[in-house]
Amino acid sequence: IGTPSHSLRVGGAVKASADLDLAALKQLTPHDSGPTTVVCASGATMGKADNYRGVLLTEVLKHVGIKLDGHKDDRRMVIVARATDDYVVTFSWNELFNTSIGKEVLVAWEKDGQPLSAKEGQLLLISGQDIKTGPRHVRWLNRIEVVRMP
Ligand SMILES: Nc1nc2c(c(=O)[nH]1)N[C@H]1C(S)=C(S)[C@@H](COP(=O)(O)O)O[C@H]1N2
Ligand SMILES: [Mo]
Repeated sequence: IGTPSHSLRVGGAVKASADLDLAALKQLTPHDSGPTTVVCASGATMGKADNYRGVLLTEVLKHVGIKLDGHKDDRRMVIVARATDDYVVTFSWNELFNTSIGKEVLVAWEKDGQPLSAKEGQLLLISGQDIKTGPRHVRWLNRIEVVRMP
């Protein structure tokens, strides 16, 4: 069980680490997911929403700025999303910025017009194009780390 998350700390290979609370996240361009079903890896449907509102993870990363030492550095970055219960999922830079998956990876604070409950995480991440959306539906999201693969 995680504790509710009220801010997102973005660090690692970024220009300057940032702790983005709800007010800071709401300054970024908002995005609506549209209808979304959360499906566990087992195939079981865990929940449905007409809409999640938040900001795209790509927008968060553009806002903070990934630290690139050379023009071929972007493609070696792994983006790690972590929750207060240490649930962890990963994305690659190419997946987020060079496939359509990235156009639906959302950091959300609202579900069907209501703030996310403490149980739902207060802040969550969802990857809307995944075949099974449960695994990369991260409740209590509180950390994004950009890791430069050696
Ligand atoms: N922080 C956190 N997020 C998590 C999990 C978890 O254990 N911790 N379990 C995942 C699993 S296995 C599934 S199927 C979905 C289920 O979403 P729900 O329990 O909110 O319906 O959340 C995912 N997100
Ligand atoms: Mo699951």
